[in-house]
Amino acid sequence: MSNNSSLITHHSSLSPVVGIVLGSDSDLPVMEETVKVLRDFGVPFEVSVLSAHRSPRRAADYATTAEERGLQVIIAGAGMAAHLPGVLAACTCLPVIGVPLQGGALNGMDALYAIVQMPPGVPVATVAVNGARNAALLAVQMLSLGDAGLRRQLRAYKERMAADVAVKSASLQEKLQQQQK
Ligand code: AIR
Repeated sequence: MSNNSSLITHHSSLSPVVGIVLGSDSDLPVMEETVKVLRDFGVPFEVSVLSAHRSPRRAADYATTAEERGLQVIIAGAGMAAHLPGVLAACTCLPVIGVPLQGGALNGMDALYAIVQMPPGVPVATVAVNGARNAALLAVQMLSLGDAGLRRQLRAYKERMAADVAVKSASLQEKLQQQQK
């Protein structure tokens, strides 16, 4: 565990609008996918390690001051008894996206239930277990409501995905035809 709670502060000179929070630095390998997508879309972000259980006051302070610091969305990834996204959501009006992380004896089911089963009044938008990529895309979609450039990038992203599927389908047809010969 690193001493510094901030692994990557600002990825660009612009102030961060997405706060990525990890329950531990051991969550970074999965959550790096979130970092990658935000970088690809050119969305300024910050990354911090905060634990709802090991550093509860710092976690609450982070969320309480998030809006005044200019953040617009928080993405929180945690494993095991993953209370981090819920605790952050309790302390801010900003949208919080929770990423349940695989690991521990229950292999991510514990984190999934802890994050998705929020009580009425305090929503956390929960993505799939290890769904770090979708967390970033959902954050970009939220930000795109007020940003035509991001909406254009999202449309292009979807078109690329569709083109990839078409290429895969065509190459599958080719393989099957070769097998028949
Ligand atoms: N965690 C850390 N504080 C509270 C929780 N639930 C989670 C981390 C990580 C797991 O516990 O998000 O997924 C194991 O953390 P570590 O630091 O022991 O590797």
